[in-house]
Amino acid sequence: MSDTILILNGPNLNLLGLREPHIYGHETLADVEARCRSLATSLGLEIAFHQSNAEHQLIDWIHAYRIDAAGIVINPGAFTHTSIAILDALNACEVPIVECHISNVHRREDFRHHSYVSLAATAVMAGFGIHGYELAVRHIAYLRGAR
Ligand code: CA2
Repeated sequence: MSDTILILNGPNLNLLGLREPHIYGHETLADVEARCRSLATSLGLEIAFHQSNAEHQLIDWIHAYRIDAAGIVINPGAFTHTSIAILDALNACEVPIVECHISNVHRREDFRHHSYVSLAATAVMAGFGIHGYELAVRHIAYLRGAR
């Protein structure tokens, strides 16, 4: 079983900490990566951390890790609400998938209430801020112990 957790971030999340701090906070995606890497190391795991604004790139990363990973943490950004292609890629995975949203999407616009990705997710998180990523890493470590 692989020791690596794939952590994926979708469109516009490269702007984390730089714009809209009232919704997404002040920490950057580099801060999120550092937090997750430090936590994973303490749990005896590794992370592969990526962001892309391109749907096909996210799908290619999912394919690369769909069998050989401890799990996948994905914040698909706005693709959450639109992408059947990402759903199909996740449905082809044999590892646990945690869908992670920084904001509480259910308190926001109606179009953010539906997630295609949730149909493939093992677990779904929303509204924990960037702390949600660390909780997701911990959950995958927990599931790994049970596998
Ligand atoms: O709450 C989340 O994590 C979201 O996945 C973020 C997406 C949004 O479309 C989803 O509905 C909920 C947007 C990511 C954009 O990230 C930005 C961060 C800072 C500044 C601008 C955009």
